[in-house]
Amino acid sequence: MTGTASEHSRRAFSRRLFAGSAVAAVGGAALISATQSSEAAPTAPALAAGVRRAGKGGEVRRMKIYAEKLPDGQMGYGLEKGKATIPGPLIELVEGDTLHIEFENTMDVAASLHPHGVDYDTANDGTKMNRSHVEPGGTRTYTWRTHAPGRRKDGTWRPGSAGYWHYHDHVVGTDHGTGGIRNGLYGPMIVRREGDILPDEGKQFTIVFNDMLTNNRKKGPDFKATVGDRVEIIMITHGEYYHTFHVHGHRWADNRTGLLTGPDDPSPVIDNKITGPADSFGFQMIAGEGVGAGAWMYHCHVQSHSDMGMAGLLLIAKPDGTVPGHDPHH
Ligand SMILES: [Cu+2]
Repeated sequence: MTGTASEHSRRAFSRRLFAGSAVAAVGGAALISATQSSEAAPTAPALAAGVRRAGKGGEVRRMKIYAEKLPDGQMGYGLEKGKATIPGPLIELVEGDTLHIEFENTMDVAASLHPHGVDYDTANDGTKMNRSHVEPGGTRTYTWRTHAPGRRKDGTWRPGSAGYWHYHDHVVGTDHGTGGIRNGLYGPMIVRREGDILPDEGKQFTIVFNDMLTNNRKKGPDFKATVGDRVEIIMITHGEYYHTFHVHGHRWADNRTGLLTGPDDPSPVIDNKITGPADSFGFQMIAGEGVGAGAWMYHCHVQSHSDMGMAGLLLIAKPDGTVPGHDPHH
């Protein structure tokens, strides 16, 4: 398992919409990898209630992403050369935005970027089937588009692009990118709807269950927050197996945002969710709400998986910075 949450490396990269992941991949095959964002989510005027909301979409955005081999044989995406992480950088958009993403493949094998959830044509698919991959040393600009929901001419409702999505390689190893995914070429992507509530700055945690089952029993990464923080979890699964994602002491609504819209919102409220390869979901929660500070576990609830190390901690501190009952050396 790889990935260590950290809060270093604030990136000025498109401060409004791209939250750079801040984590260095470490040795060993990944059972869980994760990143903690270090940069602000989209900024928007605060409402009277104090929450920030996503602004209007429709902007054209540009970013550059690199694929590179890591010293331990894994592979990662990064916003700068030499700074690849597993998972890769968090990409954030608002419905209506268009993203031109320049992809440079610094590796000695062909690779690509293939997105889930957004709109793209076959030239931007990121597969060898339609020659939209990138040879070693090559560069290609992919264009991903998003749209707001609306009424079709036939009267039916067309869903928007908003959701907790992800991107990954579709070329390394096999035509399905099996080698790329095994080695770490994947990352999170959030598409917001205008008006969506935004999490607190630096409190977006991406957790990836990726089941390269090895004897390397490392524990999952820990994340840090303070009681009352609006934390956002982006949860992605890759690999061969299903998992169940569970957080101690906190619950969320099983819908697009993880939030209830009011007292009559029928979305089920859960604290455990089954998830399979290439699934993604996300939610927000108020750290320690009703339960207080502490070392709260998150883990796969398939028992053999959690026993193998598919588990980590949400270290929720009191305002004075202490985490009651937590022994960091345990
Ligand atoms: Cu599992």
